[in-house]
Amino acid sequence: MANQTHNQTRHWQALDAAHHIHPFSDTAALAREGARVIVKADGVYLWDSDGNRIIDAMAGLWCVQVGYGNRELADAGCEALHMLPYYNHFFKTTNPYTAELAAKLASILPAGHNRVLFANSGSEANDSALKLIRYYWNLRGKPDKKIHLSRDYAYHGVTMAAASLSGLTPMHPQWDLPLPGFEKVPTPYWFGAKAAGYGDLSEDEFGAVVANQLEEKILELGADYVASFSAEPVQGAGGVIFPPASYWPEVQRICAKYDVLLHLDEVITGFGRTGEWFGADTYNIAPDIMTMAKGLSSGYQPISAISLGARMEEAICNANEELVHGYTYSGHPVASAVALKNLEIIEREALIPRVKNNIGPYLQRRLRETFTDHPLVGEVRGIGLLAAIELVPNKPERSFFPDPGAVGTICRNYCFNGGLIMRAIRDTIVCAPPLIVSEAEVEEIIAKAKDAIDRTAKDFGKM
Ligand code: PXG
Repeated sequence: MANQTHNQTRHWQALDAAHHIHPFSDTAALAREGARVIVKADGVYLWDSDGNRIIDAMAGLWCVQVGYGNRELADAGCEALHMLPYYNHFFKTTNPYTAELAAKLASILPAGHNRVLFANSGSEANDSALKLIRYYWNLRGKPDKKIHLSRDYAYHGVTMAAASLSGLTPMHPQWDLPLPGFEKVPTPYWFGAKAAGYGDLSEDEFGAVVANQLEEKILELGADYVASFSAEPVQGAGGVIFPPASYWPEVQRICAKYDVLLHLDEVITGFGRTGEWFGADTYNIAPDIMTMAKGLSSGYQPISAISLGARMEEAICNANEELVHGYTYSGHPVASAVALKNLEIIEREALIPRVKNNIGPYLQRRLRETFTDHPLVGEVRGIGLLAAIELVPNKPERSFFPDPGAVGTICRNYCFNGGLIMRAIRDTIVCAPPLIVSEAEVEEIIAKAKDAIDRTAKDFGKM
């Protein structure tokens, strides 16, 4: 039996190695090593084809809010597949699932966000958002406002425009990006501030300094040329970077002062991750346009959305001309049905208050109790069910290892081998479990992470 499973695994690995190109992977190296074959999932657990159980502290790619194996979601998708497996919205047509989903979103989105467009991924949503921002300024008679500002370490996706908007520099050279018209400003990464030469500022001082750098950039480029500022409320894939309290109020003041549209990318922070529906609620941000994906359907179907705040809705929805944009699958009925049911479950099960008041604080407390004084750990930070552990050589100095990512990768591998999925971003270990994670499962995550971090510390002579 064991041999049979082994042969099955080898078979799928061989097919994959011969014919499949993986995202963000070295194709030849992965083909030599062989990919892990994931065959099923339930709750917060995954199983591979050799029968190993793995606890998924990343909710897939920060998206499986209601956990795996939710029968109600599967049934909602199945019912829609039977009833209306496909139809589009191009020919003056709609469908019940998409119409109801749009209305449901309008009821939970930040004030003034009353209308949505649909797309299929976070990248597409951000690409669409940039087009809508350009269109808005054209409609307003300010066609020179075309520069898109975003931040260092930002991750906004991989289309030509979304990758240009992203501030993770390794995303650019293979594709000759960024495109012209994309400019970056610093991000309020307080833990890295000393190493980056800002001196020993308090978090709030630093937040204000970095916000001020946005203003300087706008003045340098000329406000008449700046269309938008895009940002995640909390930076996710860039390292789980939380803004100091001083940051967002300043940024909003600056955007308003120079008439720069504020685009919030809620692809990770949306749908309960920070203990409110959106990061906009947690940080009291009033965006002009917002993009969301991932947790919208708990990842069960590919679907994303772009919502318009009052002034963009007013201009774009009353333009009295055709909006020349949309995808074959915009507002796909099956994806819409699954997203609608997903929002119903999140609400009915009170998952968001649970993240805010119970399981979120529990995870945060246990992470701090376990790791704050660990010899390899510089900082534990987090909010809701989003957290990061910085692995550093010297805690008081807040300095980094000389070869960024090396220590993180070793620790990440110890996690994987111990049956735990956590991501390493440079030397930061991050975690974003499904919103349904239990206290016992949090304990399992903590115990496995401690084992991995202890082993890493020993490898580097820190224990
Ligand atoms: N915005 C944000 C904030 C994201 O985190 C996207 C946009 C793009 O979404 P799509 O659906 O086009 O992938 C993302 C995606 C990682 C990882 O390893 C993170 C993402 C995607 C893949 C890997 O942390 N975030």
